[in-house]
Amino acid sequence: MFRWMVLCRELESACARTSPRWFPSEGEEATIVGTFVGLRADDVAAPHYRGPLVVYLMRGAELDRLVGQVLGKVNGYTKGHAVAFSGPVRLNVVPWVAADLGTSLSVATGAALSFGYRREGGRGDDRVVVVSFGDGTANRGDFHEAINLAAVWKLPIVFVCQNNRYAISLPLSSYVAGPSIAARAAGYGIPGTVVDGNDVLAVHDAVQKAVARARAGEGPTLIEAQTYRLAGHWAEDLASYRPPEEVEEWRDRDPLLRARSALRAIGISDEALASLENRARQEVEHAFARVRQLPDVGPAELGLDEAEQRVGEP
Ligand SMILES: Cc1ncc(C[n+]2csc(CCOP(=O)(O)OP(=O)(O)O)c2C)c(N)n1
Ligand SMILES: [Mg+2]
Repeated sequence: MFRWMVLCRELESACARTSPRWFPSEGEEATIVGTFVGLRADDVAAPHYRGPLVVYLMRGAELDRLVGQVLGKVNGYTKGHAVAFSGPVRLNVVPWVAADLGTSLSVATGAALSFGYRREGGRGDDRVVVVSFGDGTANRGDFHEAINLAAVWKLPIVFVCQNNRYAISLPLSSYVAGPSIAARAAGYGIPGTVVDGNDVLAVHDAVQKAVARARAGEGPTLIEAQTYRLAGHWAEDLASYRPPEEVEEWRDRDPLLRARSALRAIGISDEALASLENRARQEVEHAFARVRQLPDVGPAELGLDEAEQRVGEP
């Protein structure tokens, strides 16, 4: 899990340096990795747009092809047809095809509905879906519709709110009045839990318990992983709307620092940790260097040639 978290930090930092519109996931790695590590290959993962590349990697995607998407190269899985943080559907990851927040909650719930039908139809299907979404997204109607139906129909799905305390420039208190987002679970008649989203083991434990419950046919769970967006909304956002002390406070709780000290406490040496971190950095640097040499996506990959022929037609 530490390796995935480090890889997530390195890869996402490289993406943020490359694209001013990248959504940086710095500080949210424990929530991202803890939520999606350990699922079965045939389970469905529907990650939030902040940090999905590592989820693709965990499920077997090739680093160079993901980097190719970010750089707009021909080797990318999406070949310029979709946003860079999508990937191959065959890995059972719900791709980001809409910029409309909340739609992935409905698509993920639809996947869980299909697993439910198969189970009832005697096909012994015990697959589950895990979907993560932002705290701002939790205020969309899609959230209510998806969770309500999942609860009524006891669908095999786990809802994980990746609560980073901001929706672009708005702080959490300006759009959530209740004690927590997880507290809403009571209204749907399902279990709701708040976990420390910067503690990878706590997140993983909570999600795995909910996955076991969903797999046993007992229905959905709402988990709120409380974390913090250390960078801006986009890479180019300086986030000057929030107090520097607040950011500093959360920097001290950086999930990577915490995972490192947990590993040190069980006897892993600083050298071993540093070498793992160096390897991850090099892996990402080398991938970017290799992929930069490849041709850019052009009209042929985008399927524009035919359309161009038609433009001049009377
Ligand atoms: C339906 C809809 N409303 C607004 C937006 C614009 N928008 C894009 S990202 C974002 C913030 C979402 O915040 P949150 O769900 O907390 O995710 P985070 O960016 O914090 O990870 C907003 C409002 C959108 N894409 N879709
Ligand atoms: Mg947020």
